[in-house]
Amino acid sequence: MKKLIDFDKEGFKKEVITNVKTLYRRPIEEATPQQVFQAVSYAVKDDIIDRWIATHKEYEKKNVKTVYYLSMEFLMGRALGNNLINLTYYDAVKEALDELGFDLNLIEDQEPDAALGNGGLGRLAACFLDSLATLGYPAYGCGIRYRYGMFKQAIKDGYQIELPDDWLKDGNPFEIKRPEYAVEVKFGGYVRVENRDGRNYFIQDGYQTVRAVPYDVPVVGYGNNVVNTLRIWDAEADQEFCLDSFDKGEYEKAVEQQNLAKTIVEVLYPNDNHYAGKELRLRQQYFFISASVQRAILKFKEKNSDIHNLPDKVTFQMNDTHPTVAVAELMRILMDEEGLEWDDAWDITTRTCAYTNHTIMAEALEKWPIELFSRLLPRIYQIVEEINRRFVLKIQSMYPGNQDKVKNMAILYDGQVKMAHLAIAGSYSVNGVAALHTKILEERELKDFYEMRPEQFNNKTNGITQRRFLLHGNPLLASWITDKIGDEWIVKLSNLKKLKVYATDEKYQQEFMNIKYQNKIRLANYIKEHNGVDVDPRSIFDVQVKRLHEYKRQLLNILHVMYQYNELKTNPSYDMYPTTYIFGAKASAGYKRAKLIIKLINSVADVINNDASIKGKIKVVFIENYRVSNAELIFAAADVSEQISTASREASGTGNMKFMLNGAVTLGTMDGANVEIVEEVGEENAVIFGLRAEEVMKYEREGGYNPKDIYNNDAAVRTVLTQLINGMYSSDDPDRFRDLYDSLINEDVYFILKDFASYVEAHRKIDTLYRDEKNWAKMVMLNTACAGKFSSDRTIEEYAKEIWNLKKVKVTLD
Ligand code: C3B
Repeated sequence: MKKLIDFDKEGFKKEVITNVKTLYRRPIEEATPQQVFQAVSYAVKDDIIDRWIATHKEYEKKNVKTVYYLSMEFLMGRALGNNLINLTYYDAVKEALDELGFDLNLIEDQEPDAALGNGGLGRLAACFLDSLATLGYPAYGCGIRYRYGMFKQAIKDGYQIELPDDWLKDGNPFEIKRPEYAVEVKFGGYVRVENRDGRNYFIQDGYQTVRAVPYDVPVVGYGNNVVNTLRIWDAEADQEFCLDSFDKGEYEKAVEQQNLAKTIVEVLYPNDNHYAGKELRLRQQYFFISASVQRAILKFKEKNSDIHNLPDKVTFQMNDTHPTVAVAELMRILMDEEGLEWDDAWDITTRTCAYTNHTIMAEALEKWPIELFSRLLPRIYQIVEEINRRFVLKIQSMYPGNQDKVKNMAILYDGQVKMAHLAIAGSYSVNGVAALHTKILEERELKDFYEMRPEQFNNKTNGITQRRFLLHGNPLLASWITDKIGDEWIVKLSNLKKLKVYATDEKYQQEFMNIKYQNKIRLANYIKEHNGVDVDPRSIFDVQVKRLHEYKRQLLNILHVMYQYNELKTNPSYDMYPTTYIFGAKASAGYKRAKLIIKLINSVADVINNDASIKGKIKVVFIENYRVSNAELIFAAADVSEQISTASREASGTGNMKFMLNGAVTLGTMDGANVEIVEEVGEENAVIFGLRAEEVMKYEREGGYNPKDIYNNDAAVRTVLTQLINGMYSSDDPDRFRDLYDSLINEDVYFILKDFASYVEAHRKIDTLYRDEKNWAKMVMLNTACAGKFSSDRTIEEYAKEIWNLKKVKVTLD
């Protein structure tokens, strides 16, 4: 790896030794690995700080436009390794630590994942921050410093158990508390009108207050001295108010505020693509939005005198509907605090806010009951009412007499506040996250909005950062690539296409496949250590890792494994290449059917892995506690990438891109970004099956299909389904999986049986392809070579040019 930033090895070693001493009163020889991790991180932070300061000086000097990426989730994973990679001295630090007698890999393993997110949406936000810093764009990530992040998953008797993620228990060496930037956030009470100088002011009274205190986490750009900020907000009780209350004997109120503050940031809601409608969740949303928007305005005013210029200096990018209360909060600040009139404030707001849609799943759309919304946020609700009133007038003037339009587009309807509609009304840009997804938004989900203002809509196909998911996660492949084409791919992933010429050369094929094999051994060791299961690195590693959701169809995958097992047991001529089916998935704590699918996977694993008669032809492994840090090992080791969602349901997917980059073949439906993956790599280098999105949507328009027809006509399907209820995988309780059986037979909302035969066929094809070693090597190498488009650097360049209008900044250290 090219060293872009100087590194003083001896100085670094000294600093680590000193840090251990001052932090723990210990000589380095007696330090625990956790203590060494802390000491190393503080030494690295020292190097980051100067760049962090220099970056912000430059931003201030240039009075740059800044994007505020507002997100309830940032799934950052571990920081140390990534920071070292982006400081370009990972290898040098590895060497320094070797000399001190420590293994950097083991030191990295001491760090808990910062799991302030659920899955794709949160990880996308983290990849975006990495790209923003690397490209030199002024940006803040704004979120919540959850006391407990995504739960830790343990598997007990095959069932998922959720354990609290106490990620801050040893402290977070990289964060910095910034009490000087604290702001107040108000909840509840009522609004009264006060007339001053002939103008009505709306004043919230009788409210509860929480102090929002930011913690800043550095986001290091690759080799460019740029350090941006992830600002996550903690909640504290308002001390002054509390003292005041104690004086007046309002002890209860003081305690109440203490509790309010504590509970707001207590825990991340573990729902992915699902809205639960809890009051505390709305509190979390308003809490971090109010704090972030207030702070952004204060910062703007330090350098700019006219608030009308806000859109020239600030964009609020709203990551899904979760932060869209920002539209009303900005209106409130502009009117109530800056004294603007409605039209003026609305003009500024709608040129400052932009919205990204991440899902068409109906159950994920946030719709707050008006009763709850107006009680918790009385002033904000008033503003939403007025936004809605004016928006409905506009609809009526464009479509006179068309009640359907009002019904479909109003922000307030049926006693609910529709957050997506608020977002669209208040934004200058609405984007989807893959070409197919954006098309579905325009043509179906948001058709009326698209017709009203087509120029507002645009697509930004997701991406991933190659710095974490190749350079850090797959060092063997990374250095092989650098050997062949130089290291510019680290910041310009489209360079990978230069690898195409190697894909047909036998010598390079062998090198590439040998690296894959080494990575499979690494994963096999992890599985042995964590699951106690032996897997053969020579078998096909067929992997599905992602959140557990019915639409992602892990059930289809395991049903196929059951089918294959039946073939092996009953059909003497059945020939299959040994395959290891690897799963990793967390289910939301309250999602019963998803948890039952986890139990099924583990039950099938138990039976198959212990059946000596099949000679290890199939192994099934469920990797516990799938998260960013073990994901890096998994992507590097995969042969086959399972991307099998019901077509039209997966907005984009980003795991699919990580597998491709690391040289795996996609086995998938034409859904989300799979469509674009196939476009890049060519149909012959992926295996596609199943209904297309239009077909799925046509069935849905026409009331579904009848799964019983398939049950009646396909004996293999019938056998597999029967095994769900005959105790084959649940001898102690034959009815355990009946819910899954019933759901498939009666509705099959996700077209699992409909796609089953085609999926079996696709697996046969993988089997055949894998046996042809040379062609397989060519396929996987072309997948890596064609992954350039899926860098989040490309995605961020598009956002920066087409939505944010940002300028790049160069940072030098004096
Ligand atoms: C996810 C979608 O399910 C993925 O298809 C997509 O790639 C990512 O967002 C990023 O755009 N998503 C999520 O993780 N959580 C939601 N609440 C909604 C969408």
